[in-house]
Amino acid sequence: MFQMNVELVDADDVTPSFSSDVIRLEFPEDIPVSTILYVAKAAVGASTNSTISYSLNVEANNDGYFSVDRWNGELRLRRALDREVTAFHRLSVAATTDNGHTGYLNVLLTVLDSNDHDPVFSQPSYTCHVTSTTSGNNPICTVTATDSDEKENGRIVYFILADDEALDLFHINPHSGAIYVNRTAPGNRTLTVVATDAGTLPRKSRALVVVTSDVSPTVNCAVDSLEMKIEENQPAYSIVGSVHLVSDDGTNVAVTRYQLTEDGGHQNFDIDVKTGEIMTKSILDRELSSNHTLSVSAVYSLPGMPALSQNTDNL
Ligand SMILES: [Ca+2]
Ligand SMILES: [Ca+2]
Ligand SMILES: [Ca+2]
Repeated sequence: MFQMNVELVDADDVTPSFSSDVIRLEFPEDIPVSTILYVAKAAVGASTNSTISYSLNVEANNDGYFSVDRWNGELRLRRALDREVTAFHRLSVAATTDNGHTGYLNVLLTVLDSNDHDPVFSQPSYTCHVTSTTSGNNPICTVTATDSDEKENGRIVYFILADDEALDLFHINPHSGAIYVNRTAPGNRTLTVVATDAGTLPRKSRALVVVTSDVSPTVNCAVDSLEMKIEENQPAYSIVGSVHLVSDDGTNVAVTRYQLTEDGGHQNFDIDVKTGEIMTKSILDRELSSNHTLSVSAVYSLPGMPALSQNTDNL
């Protein structure tokens, strides 16, 4: 009599299985290449004495981003992630026994954003024009920047560079990039506008805004005439007073030279060409003359304008 023992093996015992069919991973896009993302571990039934090897399912769309170690199942990053290119990866790790039985693990990888993009202006420089009818309610122009990052890393805030001398003449809507005049500005000016994102470590870009204006500058003395008094018999080079120029729009007027154009013919006075301080050149004698009429001229320049000249004072 012939006896045959048949061992029935459950298919579940010979097919490698993972503790879960699906694993969900999240990693920032800036993790280094070679980072181990996960260790896949499959098992077969205790009655099966078979070695398991791991591989990436070639049908999975992984574009060379990942590799899996054949023997220990380490899933490793092979190419830098880029959320702006691919924000989500789906791949599949296969575990195969010597006998050719295969089980699968689906890996779903979400790429988290890092602030790796600067804001980019739509153009490197903008030109805006101001006329005498430009009001503060309508923007003279609008700058636009975009940022490829997500959420706060891509949220843009605009401002005019704080050290810009034209800062008090213009303002910008921090959210829309619309630029407004605070008051009519004569002359051509160049503003530097900055776009910054709202990331924890913000990234910034700059653009130039050239503002042209057909508004003629008007510059006046602080007063058209000044009355200054000095007691007689003061020593020569006593300060009588000083003159200075201001622009109608409050802009600093850079005076390069003050000059006395008339001092009554007596040549009793002098002026500091830089500060505008008027002083006596000799001791004044009230009995000789109790009034002196002086005229002052100034050579000055406004930002963006050529040097100009204006008579300023009658004293
Ligand atoms: Ca990126
Ligand atoms: Ca950004
Ligand atoms: Ca990013």
